[in-house]
Amino acid sequence: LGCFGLLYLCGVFYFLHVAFHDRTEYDSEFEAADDADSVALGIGVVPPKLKFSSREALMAFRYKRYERAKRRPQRDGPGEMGKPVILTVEEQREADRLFAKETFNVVASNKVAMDRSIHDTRHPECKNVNYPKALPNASIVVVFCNEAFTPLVRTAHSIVNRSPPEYLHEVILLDDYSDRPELGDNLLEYVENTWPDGIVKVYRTNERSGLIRAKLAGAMLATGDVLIFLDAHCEVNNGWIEPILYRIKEKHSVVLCPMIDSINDKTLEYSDQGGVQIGGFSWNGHFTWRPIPKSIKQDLSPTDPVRSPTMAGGLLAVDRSYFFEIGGYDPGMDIWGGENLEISFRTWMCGGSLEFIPCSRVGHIFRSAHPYSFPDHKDVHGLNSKRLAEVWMDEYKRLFYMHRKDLLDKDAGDVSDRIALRKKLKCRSFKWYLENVYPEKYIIDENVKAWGYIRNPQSSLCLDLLGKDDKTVIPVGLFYCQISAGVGISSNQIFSWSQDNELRREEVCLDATPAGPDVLLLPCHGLKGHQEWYHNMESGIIKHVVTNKCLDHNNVGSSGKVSIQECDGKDSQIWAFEHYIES
Ligand code: LR7
Ligand code: MN
Repeated sequence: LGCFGLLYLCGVFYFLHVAFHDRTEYDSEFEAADDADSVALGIGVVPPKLKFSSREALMAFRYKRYERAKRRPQRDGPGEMGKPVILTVEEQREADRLFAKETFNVVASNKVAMDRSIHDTRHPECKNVNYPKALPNASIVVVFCNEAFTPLVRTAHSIVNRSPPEYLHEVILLDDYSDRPELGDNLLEYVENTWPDGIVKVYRTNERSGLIRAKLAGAMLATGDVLIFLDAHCEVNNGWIEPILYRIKEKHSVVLCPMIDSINDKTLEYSDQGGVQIGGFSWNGHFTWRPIPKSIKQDLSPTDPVRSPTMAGGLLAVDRSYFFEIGGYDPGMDIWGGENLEISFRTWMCGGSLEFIPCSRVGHIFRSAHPYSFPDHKDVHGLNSKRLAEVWMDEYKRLFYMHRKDLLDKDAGDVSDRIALRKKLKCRSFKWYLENVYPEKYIIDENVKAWGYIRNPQSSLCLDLLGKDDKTVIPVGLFYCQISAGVGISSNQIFSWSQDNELRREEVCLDATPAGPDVLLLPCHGLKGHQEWYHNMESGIIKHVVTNKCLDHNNVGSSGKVSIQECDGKDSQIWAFEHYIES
């Protein structure tokens, strides 16, 4: 099945290549056969307006454009140098009106030049690195669905203007079946007039593919040495491409992420996000940002690639053949989500590595909603993540389901092709990944002294988040214990007693201060202090070490609050974990 799947992918790949090469004159739009497969493409290509007598003439044209953009005198229009855009009261009203649909400030974006300047956010040392002249070239793949026009074309402008032409093979704008009129002929016309040499190409899927299959389709259309994926609301910064291409030239089996700068969704201000962060994940299947572990940080220069267990997903570069070698993306994933952790786990487990490149800077508009539709009643991120867990997480998928009980009986489709891929590539285990790539990852039921719910026998109640999200500071409450084994337990009641004597969840710890009786969940700092607790398994008390007080509760009925009080051994100070682990 795996071989068949791969052969099939190769087939589609080959077909698209043939289709593409046959049309290098870009004579007209044409329809690719609808294979009723995962990446159905109706392809519209923008015909280049200009014909060049030779490749030299074409490159001369491109160089002239690049040099002109580089030497353009500083302007001072709205948003230049990445400054925030200031709107009039009228304009702001219009922006607010459109915000729900656009999910960012489109009025501000429309005022900013398509090829605006931004300040260089790189570390000064990045500017002194000398990269060899001979580097692979890249196809930039930008997929989009119902994105606003100006950020989309600004993405393309920034790429063309800030990438030396010998390295920029093409920019592929792949429209994932948008239904906005301004993205139709209008976009084709804009592209044709702005880049008459055909460096920017527009394609369109003939059905909504979702960003994962759309990226796969874009990758299959690309013909450059390296693939670089970007979201459709990015601006690449000075010198962004050389460090990426250089690293891939050095090491074939690497997936790279530029450092992501932020473009403010309300003001379009371009700014760096502070220090370098790398990727992690939470057991419920989400990507998280985290600081570089100290052990790695001390040996790093500001220009060195930084190994990262995971990536955010949107902005990445990979050798094109390597991308397909390790299985592209999972075409069974729909619309949005999950593919970022999937490619991260897969890359590491199948022999490659994932790195952030601090000298490569790309801005991205961070939005709190999406301008495109999602299928009704279908949790695409959840189902995609279930596919990921089933294929890549081995026995650790128990931790995924511990947080996503709801997905246990949901159908995420057939994953046998992906399992076959994993076999074929002889990938390592998820345990290997955790131990070698992400050793800091906290595993709530391994290497701990106790875990599960924390129950007070007197009231038969358990510590509980009471429905709150533990990403913010919250007090700890009490609720009926969710008695059941293994994955059945509600994640609202899962705690562990760590080797460092913390009462810990995935990232947050029970914290109390000498000042107050309140017990809060705060990010774990690993320094003991206010987060150190001692549990006497015989007597059942849980002592807060710094204050020498005991975990107590004042329950009334089914609910209540926990606090620290003078230890007196009364029933409200007796606790038992669901599971104790013998050491
Ligand atoms: O059905 C769709 N078809 C599409 O073509 C849905 C989306 N898309 C396009 C969309 O128009 C956009 O250009 O796909 C691109 C990404 O969608 P966004 O910008 O809505 O996603 P995001 O920025 O919220 O989400 C991040 O996580 C996603 C998980 O599937 C993808 O990996 C995104 O690429 C990724 N973006 C980043 O990593 C940018 C940095 C943000 C961070 C952290
Ligand atoms: Mn995005």
